[in-house]
Amino acid sequence: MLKFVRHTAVPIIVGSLLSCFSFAQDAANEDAAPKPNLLLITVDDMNADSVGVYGSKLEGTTPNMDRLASEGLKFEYAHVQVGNCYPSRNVMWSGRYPHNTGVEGFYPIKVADYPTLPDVLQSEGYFVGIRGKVSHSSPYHPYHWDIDLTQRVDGSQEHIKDVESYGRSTAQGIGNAKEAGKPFCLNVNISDPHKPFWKENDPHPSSKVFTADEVPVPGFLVDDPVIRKELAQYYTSVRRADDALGAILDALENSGERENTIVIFLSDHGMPLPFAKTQLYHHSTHTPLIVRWPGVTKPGSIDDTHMVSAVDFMPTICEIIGMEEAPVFDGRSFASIIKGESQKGRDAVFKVYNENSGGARHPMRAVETKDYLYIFNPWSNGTRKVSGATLGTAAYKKMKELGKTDPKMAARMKLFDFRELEEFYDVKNDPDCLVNLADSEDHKEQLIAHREVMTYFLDSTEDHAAEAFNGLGIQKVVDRYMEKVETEAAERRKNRPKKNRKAKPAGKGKGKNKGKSDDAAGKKKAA
Ligand SMILES: [Ca+2]
Repeated sequence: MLKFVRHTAVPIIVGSLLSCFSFAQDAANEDAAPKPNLLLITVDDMNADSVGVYGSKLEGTTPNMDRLASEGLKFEYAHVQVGNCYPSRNVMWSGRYPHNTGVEGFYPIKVADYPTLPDVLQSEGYFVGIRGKVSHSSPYHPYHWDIDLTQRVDGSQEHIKDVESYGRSTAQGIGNAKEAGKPFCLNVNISDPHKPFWKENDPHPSSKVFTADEVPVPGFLVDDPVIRKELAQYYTSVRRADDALGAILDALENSGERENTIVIFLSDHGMPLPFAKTQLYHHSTHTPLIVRWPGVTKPGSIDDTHMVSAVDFMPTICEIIGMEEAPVFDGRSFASIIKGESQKGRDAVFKVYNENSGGARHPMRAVETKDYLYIFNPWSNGTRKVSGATLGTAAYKKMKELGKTDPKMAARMKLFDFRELEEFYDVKNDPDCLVNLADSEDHKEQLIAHREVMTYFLDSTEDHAAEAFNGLGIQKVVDRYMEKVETEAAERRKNRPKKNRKAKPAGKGKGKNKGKSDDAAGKKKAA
């Protein structure tokens, strides 16, 4: 029997900056209607601004994502909570912040006393399947999904970079649900553009190959031939992710279930390059969220009013399937926004990061509003150095090398490696987060307002990082917090299965996991 633990849902008022969050939920009233199917599609490690309709500066990156947006509703201000995979996906499918799932890094927990996507949907009569990222999408593994579609009918495994396989998995899952006489909820997780990127003579082609000289260079990186080459591989992988989305949507179309299926599409976090993945910057969490609900969402509509985030998915799903007594989540349903209504209190999202796949703790907390981003880095003490999946990239190495002779780049990389206790960015004008305004006299009022929102989120969601934040300005309090969470992380690393314990923090390896996804690593963990 599941225990539904109550957590406080979000809200606050901070002067004139943020309007009042409303707890009001729209009453679900779909009793008589047949249950809609759900097709929840993610891509892995993709920036929102790599997508055509999200302002990509490169033509032709995402024709299928663009088409989906033209048929549905595009959220302009959507974020995931976490800048890396395993904890980010656990937020999506539990409706809880990492400190309330227990899954703060790349490790399973033994017991989850809260419901997740399969629990909730199965209890409502759904057939629930998953393809890819299986071990990353639930509190422990194996979890009771009705089917793991990564495995073909003959027992062999689909390749994570095989575009057509995503269509096959989708068709198989829909077929399985029909055989079971149930509506389906399929979570199909495309591996691209997660590393390894597409490469020349790749056995898994992309329908369009981008060249180094044509790709745009994100403002948080630097224009350099080596970095352009890596970006060309990234963008070609984005296109291959888009190909896979096309295969999935074709499979849905061919199944005859399109009209009764709600499609939700997003990326699990930003691109696997410095200042994006494993961070809480704007591009680390800004996600291209598209919802297509035939007969409900207006084709080609855009929501540029409300801020929504991954923690809101589960309550939203519960409402749109007409669940009468939904569990209590940390997040809050935005079903009424999908239906074209407006909601109050959608002015801020709370973002959380704790550790990388190697178990190195670098806790960060952030509050992002439409105008500003406030980041609190309790790990930053001037000597503790960052870890993360992007340290092995050509971009990181090149920027470090350039820093040897370029003082501006040296300062930029010093920030990356060591950070500051507080960062504050004008994301409206500086979405690449290049100018830290934490010490700006002109932004003091806004900074204080965002600190207050941070206090609210930390307290109301019972975040252990509140202890450190309350000690802001008292280094020994922050140090005590860091010592505690680092000790816990070290203990977990010690107790990992032997194979895993050897794994270096991501980005430090020399191609050891080449060709394998996060999920492949996760499977080894569970084995
Ligand atoms: Ca990911």
